[in-house]
Amino acid sequence: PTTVYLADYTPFGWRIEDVHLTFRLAPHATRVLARIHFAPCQLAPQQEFFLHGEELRLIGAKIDGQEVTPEVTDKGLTCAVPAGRFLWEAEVEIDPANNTALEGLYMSGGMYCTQCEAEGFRKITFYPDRPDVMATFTVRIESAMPVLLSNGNPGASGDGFAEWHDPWPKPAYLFALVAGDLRNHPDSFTTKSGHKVDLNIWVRPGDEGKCAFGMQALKASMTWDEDVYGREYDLDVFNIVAVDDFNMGAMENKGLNIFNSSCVLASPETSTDDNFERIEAIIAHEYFHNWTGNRITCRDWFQLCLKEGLTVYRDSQFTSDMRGPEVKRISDVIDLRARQFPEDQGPLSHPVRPESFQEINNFYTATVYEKGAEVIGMLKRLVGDDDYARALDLYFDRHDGDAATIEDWLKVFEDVTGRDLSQFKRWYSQSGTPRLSVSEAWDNGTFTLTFEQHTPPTPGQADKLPQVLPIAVGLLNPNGDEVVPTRVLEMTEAKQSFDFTGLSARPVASILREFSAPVVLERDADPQQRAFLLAHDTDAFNRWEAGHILARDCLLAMIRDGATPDTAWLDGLETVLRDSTLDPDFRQMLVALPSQSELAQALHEQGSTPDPDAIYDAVMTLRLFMAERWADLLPKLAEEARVTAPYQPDAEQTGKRALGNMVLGLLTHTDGGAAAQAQFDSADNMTLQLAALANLIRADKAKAALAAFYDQWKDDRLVMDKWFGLQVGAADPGKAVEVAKALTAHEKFDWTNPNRFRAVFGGLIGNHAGFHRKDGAGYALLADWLIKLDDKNPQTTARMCSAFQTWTRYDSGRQTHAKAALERIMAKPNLSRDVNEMVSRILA
Ligand code: DPP
Ligand code: ZN
Repeated sequence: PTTVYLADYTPFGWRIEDVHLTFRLAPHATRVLARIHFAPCQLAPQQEFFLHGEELRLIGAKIDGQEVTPEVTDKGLTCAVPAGRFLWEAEVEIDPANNTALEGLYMSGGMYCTQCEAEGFRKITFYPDRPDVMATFTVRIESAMPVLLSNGNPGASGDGFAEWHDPWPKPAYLFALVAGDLRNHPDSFTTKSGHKVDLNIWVRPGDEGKCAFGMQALKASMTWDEDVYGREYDLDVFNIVAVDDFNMGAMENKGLNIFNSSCVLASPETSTDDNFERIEAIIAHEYFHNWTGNRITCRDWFQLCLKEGLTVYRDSQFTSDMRGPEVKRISDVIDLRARQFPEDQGPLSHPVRPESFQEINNFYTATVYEKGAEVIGMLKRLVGDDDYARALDLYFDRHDGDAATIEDWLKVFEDVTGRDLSQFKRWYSQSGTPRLSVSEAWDNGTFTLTFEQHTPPTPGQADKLPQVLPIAVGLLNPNGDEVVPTRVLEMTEAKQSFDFTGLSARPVASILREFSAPVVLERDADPQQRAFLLAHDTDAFNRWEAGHILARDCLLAMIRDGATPDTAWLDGLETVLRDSTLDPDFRQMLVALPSQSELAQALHEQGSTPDPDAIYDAVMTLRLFMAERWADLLPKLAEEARVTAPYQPDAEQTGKRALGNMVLGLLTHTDGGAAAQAQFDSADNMTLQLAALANLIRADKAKAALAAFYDQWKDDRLVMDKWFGLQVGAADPGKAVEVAKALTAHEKFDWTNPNRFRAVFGGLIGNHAGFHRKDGAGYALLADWLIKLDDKNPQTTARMCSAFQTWTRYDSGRQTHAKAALERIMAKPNLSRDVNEMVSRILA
């Protein structure tokens, strides 16, 4: 496989003036006619051009009306071209019904749809399929399907055809087409400057009742982007389509967003509170891309974080505003540590802006997205809110219509602030998670914090330079009052000290407030100090963090030395839990213990080999201990968590239900599943029903409930994904592999549907001790199915290979099994480039 390098970037030799596409849709023989005007750029004149094209049958091609016979390979075509401006015309035939990779034009549930990011457009027609080639598109769709959609504004339509014109120049990856028997949920929005926009969510018949929430989220996003970033929508229509077979969450095609149906369809009966929150965030994310991604796009795929990091940052700001910043920040950090840290500290580690790839689809990662967003958060913290706003205004002014780079992005900040960001730029080029250690000194009224930073080696990067770290610090008096409010220390050296003077007593430091930099903080605080911060910190993140670390250390001691749970910590936690002035969601987050994979990672970092079974046992022991110790408290909390008002997926009710479900989880350790059964029987929304079912599974009392749930929901595809996933995810680790295996034989296990495949195998991977079973059965089962799926859908297969990225952490027996599974995948005939790259890196 060939490797593409950032350093090799060269511009395309032509400008495209306009693109006209005609689609004659047929399941196995769709004809695509392209008419494209090319004009040479000021580069040295070239005699031939190369257009990408894969899996296309070329029917004929013309240049300026004269037939030509290009040289065609499985990557594209090369053709002699005139020196000046010319018209390229080509007709190709494609087979959407057999397109199981779900890239390009394909069929899902009887409808036609597209996914072109990153390089799917080359499966639709011959084209310079690269983001720096931007053009206006006019599209004509000919089909008997009742609803025919493409990008931009609608043009003429009639019996069997529809035309669309997108006036905004765009790269091919933002092209989209949909044709199907669809129902819509219409609405409208008037922009600040008075432009009326028609909004539609298009769904399969039967799903009309699940659109209202997504529509509300869309309108909230449109308002928010006007209010906060001054960005208005720029077309007459905004269409969203829900598709059942989709590799990603959703796609920001200009004026025609296409969504995995799991990321847009919602109703209280079928969706959990988490689903609602995620849908709101993804609708916002894709909408926000209209400016950060579409109006300003990426010069090349190495710059992916330019649009993704910024858009994730923007959607997290939006969620903070909708649902409260404190809980959002804590859940973002939990997610970062669960997904990005293992990536950054393992064989798949890569910079936020990678410098090479074989398959770009493998770089839609937590590092590019979530670490990319953290980098923007740090930049904002360093320059301040006002300069951040000015820099963004300049970015939109200066680069509207551009295919831009990280250099362009940083330059607007430099121009606005006069800062030199060359050291800061290392966040984009150095991979790995920095480790930040801190020591304290107290001398006669002066408190000194001394920090040292160090980033361990990562693949291809042995030595690292110090990075710019914004470290938010506040100081508390011994009585718990804040004596120094949050101050951002700007660390630039490998080792650096900061003084706080004029203090009357030695303070307790709250360090890295709001998790102000994505680092591993190494701090030898004693448990009393952490308990003090848990009780008194004014920074919600650090308050949660103090409790989280106490829980982690308690569990690590139980795992390593068989210690009994530390009751001092539990008493501190109980005080917080009893404080009904605190947000219920915040309280339940404090009780949620570190995940088993986080404990495995912590053990690994401390130089021991994690034993998944011992980790599982310790967590279960501690949960039982908590349930028994809090036998009086739990019913009181359950009472506090009760929601009497009609269901709303808002922050207030969501927090209460989360607290209630946390209580249910603990109660199930002592009541044999009685409370879970009662909740299951009375639940009138999916949040309560699913949590009850999960606890019945854990209590091994779920037989009847699983059957009832199946009967109730067997015709709802998205709820059935939950039914599949939960049985594996919540299974006893000793049984998870067998449960997964049995489910793969179920009549509703459609393994070519990415959501269903991910339900079962994502459930298995998330069952830490179940997946990492000592005899290797978990690894073997996953490998069997990845090998099977690779021929159909390389992208989804490759993404799931990352389940193996931590394999060298475990004992030699498990390593042997994991390695055998990985080598078996590598040995598969015709292994895709996607999976080949992933497994090679994991094995390297
Ligand atoms: N659709 C994916 C996202 O929005 C890729 N652009 O992140
Ligand atoms: Zn995105």
